[in-house]
Amino acid sequence: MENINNSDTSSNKKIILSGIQSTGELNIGHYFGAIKNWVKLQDDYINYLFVADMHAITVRQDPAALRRRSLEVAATYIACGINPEICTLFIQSHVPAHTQLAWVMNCYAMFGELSRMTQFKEKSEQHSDNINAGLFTYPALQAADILLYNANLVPVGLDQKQHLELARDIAVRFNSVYGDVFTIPEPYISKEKSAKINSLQEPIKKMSKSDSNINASVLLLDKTDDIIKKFRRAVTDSETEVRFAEGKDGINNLMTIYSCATGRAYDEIEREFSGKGYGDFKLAVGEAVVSVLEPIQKKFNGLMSDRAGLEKILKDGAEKAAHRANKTLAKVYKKIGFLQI
Ligand code: ATP
Ligand code: LTN
Repeated sequence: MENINNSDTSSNKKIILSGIQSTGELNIGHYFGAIKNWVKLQDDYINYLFVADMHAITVRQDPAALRRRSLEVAATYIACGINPEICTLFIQSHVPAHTQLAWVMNCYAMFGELSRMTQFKEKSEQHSDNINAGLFTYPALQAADILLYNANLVPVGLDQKQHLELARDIAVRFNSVYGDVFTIPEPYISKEKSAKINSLQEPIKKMSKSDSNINASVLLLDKTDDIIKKFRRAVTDSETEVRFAEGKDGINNLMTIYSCATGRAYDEIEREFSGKGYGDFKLAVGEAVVSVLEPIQKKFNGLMSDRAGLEKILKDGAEKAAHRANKTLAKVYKKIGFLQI
């Protein structure tokens, strides 16, 4: 008999789920590290892609900015190539089952496990005036996001690996008590270099939305001149050779970005720039990134000028997602002993 946990009932395709927090403007790390993979995989899977606005409030957000960004992140998914006709696209807070299952997940995630999460440790340091309980239990909500849809595969960047392992551990723990309720999700972390794009200013640190240094990140919606300028200012080293090597973090990162934008391997890049200086290389990286981003920006602007169309996509998406999520939630509630009347 077909295991309904491993595919949607209407198809044999496996299920993908992923999301990005609406905490700021998306950068090339989000595109190369996450969204590009979603686009590549979308035809072969059933896809649930959402904007994690509930995760976003673990750090203080300006309400108007959060509202605007949630819509912009959704539009960015589509502008980057996500097809809303084949993917279920929604905003996390529009599907109440996420918080409902999150409470249950909180009761199956251990204090010690949550304490070991590096994201929690990092964010606690960055926001030492606001180490709230949501920041601590963030991975329990993330486990709910994933397990509600019986996701088989969760495509994320390398920094999310630990959260995915915790979601798997919770699912295994729950199943060992109540039977085969949850599908055990697998992370999909690209083996390509794109799994981690680093800051242009501190190239050992991940390029992140919440970095306050504007020169550290290249935003998907940055203007051409700004992109070229940011690459020109990128931190490198005192040598002159474009070569991927230990200790050359700035150049390694630029080579990674160039490789993501052009599809060229490191040795090809080394040959292409042999005898040329860092200045030429930085300009080429900037131009390659501009040519990837131009069509995305054009499409984004078109989508944002039809707000009603975008809202309709998200409304339909939330309905579809809720339908699927509520089925899992009902099963969980029954298993754990909540009274059904
Ligand atoms: P914040 O700064 O708000 O904590 P973030 O910029 O780190 O957020 P997330 O919302 O945590 O971004 O990440 C969304 C997705 O994009 C995740 O799958 C994450 O792994 C991936 N991602 C984020 N930044 C990068 C990066 N620099 N390189 C590769 N992948 C990334
Ligand atoms: N924590 C994730 C965003 C996120 C997510 C998810 C990713 C929230 N829920 C479920 C994959 C699956 C991040 O990228 N920071």
